[in-house]
Order: sequence, then C-alpha cells, then structure tokens
Amino acid sequence: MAEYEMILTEAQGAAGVIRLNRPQAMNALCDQLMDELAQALRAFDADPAIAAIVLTGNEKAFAAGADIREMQPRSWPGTYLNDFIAPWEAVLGVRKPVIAAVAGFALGGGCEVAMMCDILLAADNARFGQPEIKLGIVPGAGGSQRLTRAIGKSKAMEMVLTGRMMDAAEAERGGLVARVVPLAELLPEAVALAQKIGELSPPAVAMAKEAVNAAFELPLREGLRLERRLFLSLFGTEDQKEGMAAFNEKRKPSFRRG
Ligand code: CO8
Repeated sequence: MAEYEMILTEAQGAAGVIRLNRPQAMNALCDQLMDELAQALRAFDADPAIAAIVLTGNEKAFAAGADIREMQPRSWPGTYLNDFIAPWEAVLGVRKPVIAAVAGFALGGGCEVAMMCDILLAADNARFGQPEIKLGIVPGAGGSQRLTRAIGKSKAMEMVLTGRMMDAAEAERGGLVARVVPLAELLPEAVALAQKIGELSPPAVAMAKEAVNAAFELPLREGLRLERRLFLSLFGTEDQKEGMAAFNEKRKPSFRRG
C-alpha cells in the first residue's frame, strides 16, 4: 500500500477506511492531502476485497475547508488556468459507495467533500457550514448546488449568504445526513454499513449508486429510462438468480458472483 503523510488508510473487512489526518490544521484540505485522498480512493475502488469506502476525520473536524494559508496568495487568472479544485472530483469518480462519517466541523470544502459522498452519517457533535462568504469568496466545489438540493433554497441561501453553521440535528431534519449517532459509535456504524453493503451483489450495488446519482443530473424521463435499463440488465447476472432462489428457498443468499 502507498505511503501517505496526511491520511491514514485501513481495510476493516469489506470497508476501506480513509481517515483525513492533519489534526493540527483541523484537516484543512491542502493540495497534498487531496492528492493522497484521490490515490487512496482509487486504490480502494480497484480492490476487489473492498465493497464500500468510509471517509472520516477526527473527533474535532471532518475537515474545516480548503487550506486558507495555501489559498491566500492565489490569484486570477492563475486559479482559472490551474484549477486547484479539479482533483477534488476524484471522490465523484469512485464507483463503490462512499460513506462520509462526519464528526466535528465540516466546513467549506469539507462540507463539499462530505456532500460528494453517497451517504452521510453524522456524529452528534457534527457541524456543517459554507463559511466562504466570510473570506470574500463563494463555495467552489459544489456547496451552492449540492447543499441547495439537499436542504432546499431558503436554508441553503441563509447558510451560504451568512456562513451560519448547522448542527447535526438540523442537518438530519433538513435531509443532509442519513442518521445522527453518538460520537463514539460513528466509525463502527459507518464500517457496519459498509459491511452490510459488502454482503450484497457488487453489480447491483454499483448500479444502485449509478441510478440514484443520475437523479441529480438527468431529467426525470432520462433518469427513469436509465433505471429501467439497469434493472433489466441485472437479470443477466448470477446474483439475480441466487438472490431470488435464496428468497424462495428461505435461505440467506450468497452473492459476489456478478
Ligand atoms: N485552512 C487552514 N488552516 C486552518 C483552517 C483552514 N480552512 N481551519 C483551521 N485551520 C487551522 C487554524 O489556522 C489553526 O492553526 P494554528 O494553530 O496554526 O493557528 C488550527 O487549524 C486550529 O484552528 P482554530 O484555532 O481556529 O480552532 P477553533 O476551534 O478556534 O476554530 C474553526 C475551529 C471554527 C473550524 C476555525 O478554525 C475556522 O473557522 N476555520 C476556517 C473555516 C473556513 O472558513 N472554511 C472555509 C475555507 S474556504 C473553502 O473551503 C473553499 C473550498 C472551495 C474553494 C473553491 C475555489 C475555486
């Protein structure tokens, strides 16, 4: 496995756990950290023993945003010609489910990376925000778009315009996170979720992720067509035969055959 300085990686059964590890800077997302994250995501995505990836930080911060020290001297048109946010999209290229396990601050780019993941689990101390406006900028890695789709215009507008943070309970009420769990249970819950996904059929899991994500990008008619094609194609897998036979024979299915 590759050597990393700013992240820690570990396989826990079928869960590939990536921990952002720059505690002295609240896990601020600098170029090196984002490069390492992209490498680790690709490695777990390519590893057949891994069913889902868990992305987490520490108890105080998932990530407090892009690294403000690194960003301060940047100027335009250099930012435009050398788009430093582009490598962040590595998260979006992962085909396996990515679970963000958020404790503490998820601010700015930290909130944006969490929202690029497929499922958000929050610890009870999690706080989400897009405080870019206080720095004289606006969100640049999806904050204005994904937050608005997740929690609606009025709440998103208030947060993006003022930098107000949302606590875990409000994030769950608003639909940003799937579940809130006590801090001590955050990582075990996220790993258990990944293990549960690991018991299912890999092609069905990959297609389920593709179908739900399409709902954010395609018009309804196109999304429904894509869903139908994916659904029908799964009848070509051994796992479909196994899943339905197991139900009818009242036993547990044994998947991972494709
Ligand atoms: N960048 C760099 N360093 C940071 C960051 C950051 N985003 N956040 C915290 N740190 C550092 C602090 O400078 C401090 O370092 P030091 O000890 O050397 O002084 C250390 O982490 C601890 O932080 P604090 O002392 O501030 O800890 P507190 O508990 O008092 O406060 C907060 C914690 C509330 C998280 C506070 O640190 C904070 O407000 N951080 C900045 C949050 C922020 O503004 N984030 C948005 C950044 S902009 C962004 O993410 C844009 C992304 C997309 C850009 C697209 C452009 C095209």
